[in-house]
Amino acid sequence: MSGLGLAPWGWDERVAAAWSAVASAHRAGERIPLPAPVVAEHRGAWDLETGEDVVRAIASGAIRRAAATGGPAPAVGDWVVSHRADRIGPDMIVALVPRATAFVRREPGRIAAGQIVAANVDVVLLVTAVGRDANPRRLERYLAVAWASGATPVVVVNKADLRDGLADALRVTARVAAGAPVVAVSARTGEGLDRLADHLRPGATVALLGSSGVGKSSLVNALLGEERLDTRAVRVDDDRGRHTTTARMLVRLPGGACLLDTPGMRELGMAGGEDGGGLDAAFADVVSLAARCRFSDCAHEGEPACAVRAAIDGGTLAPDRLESHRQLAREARTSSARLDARSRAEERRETRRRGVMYREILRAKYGENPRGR
Ligand SMILES: Nc1nc2c(ncn2[C@@H]2O[C@H](COP(=O)(O)OP(=O)(O)OP(=O)(O)O)[C@@H](O)[C@H]2O)c(=O)[nH]1
Ligand SMILES: [Mg+2]
Ligand SMILES: [Zn+2]
Repeated sequence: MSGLGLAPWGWDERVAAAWSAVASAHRAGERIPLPAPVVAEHRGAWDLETGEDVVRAIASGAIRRAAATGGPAPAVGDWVVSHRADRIGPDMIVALVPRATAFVRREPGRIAAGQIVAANVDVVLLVTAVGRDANPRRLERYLAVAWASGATPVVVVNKADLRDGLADALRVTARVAAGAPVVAVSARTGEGLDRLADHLRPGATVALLGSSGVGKSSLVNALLGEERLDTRAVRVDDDRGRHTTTARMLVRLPGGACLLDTPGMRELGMAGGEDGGGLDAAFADVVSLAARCRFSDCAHEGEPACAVRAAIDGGTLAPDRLESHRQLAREARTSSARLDARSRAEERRETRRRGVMYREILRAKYGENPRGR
């Protein structure tokens, strides 16, 4: 086993131990299992960093079969057990190391379990921009999904050089950030980038997420100090459907973090789940007010001694923020219910599969009609 040269990608004792536990089952024949992070995702293939170079790998049949039935497929940021290309076969991913965090994208209203945008992300930079993107409702949604992923969100307001809208954007953003730091930067002029440094510690994986055109790739280039990624102006009359970045990609800052650039996302569904899909963290202000209502099940609709209503009347809580919390919570509940239904259906399939297997075993042992009928 060697993690040599992989420390800048976040290889440490914890990852090494998790990797070894998985790799020990994959010492088949003469092919040596090697650790590698997934640094880019293509259709049916993944780029792996070997510590010396980048190789294009495919996934083993076992991984492909598992992924086809809802199991995990490799994602950027994953640590994998790989076999190097040799006369037996091409570079291949043979196993995935369990993830510490996962940023999952669900499409609102869809039953699917969701698509892993990135694995093992330590920090999520939620990028917005001065001007048309300063939408508090979208940011609330992104924040909830970020908190639910296990990563730490940081709100980045880019294009701070556009002075006219800056104060507005910061005011709107600060109101919904609820505990996440807000950093104003300009990829164009470089201002504020030094304040991001705190969040870019060496070995950390930092994902940039946000709508198309807010300047995610521009920020990566600015932090790299070179124009490595494609960036493009957004059409003024129609900023939909023009995604300059089309694939997720991990790039390493010299002596710093690994940055994960992603294509702009239009829709992001809520996760649901135990912690309300990250809502408790994203709406920490509402949650802590609600804790001070007289009734623990207060609906904040005119009950006596309602701290939430008092805050709205006093002007310290925006009414649309309470409404937004309610709506996202409803969405998270629906999503949980759907996922529950899905896992129940999977359970039934699994039971049937085991039944068939059991009957086959009996038949092999006792011949046809095992129960003598
Ligand atoms: N004024 C100003 N423009 C910027 C800044 N950063 C990026 N831009 C411009 O915004 C446009 C979009 O930038 P990109 O970096 O391609 O945006 P993106 O978020 O990567 O977009 P997708 O890849 O489509 O998701 C480009 O024309 C950039 O030049 C900034 O700080 N200030
Ligand atoms: Mg881009
Ligand atoms: Zn209340």
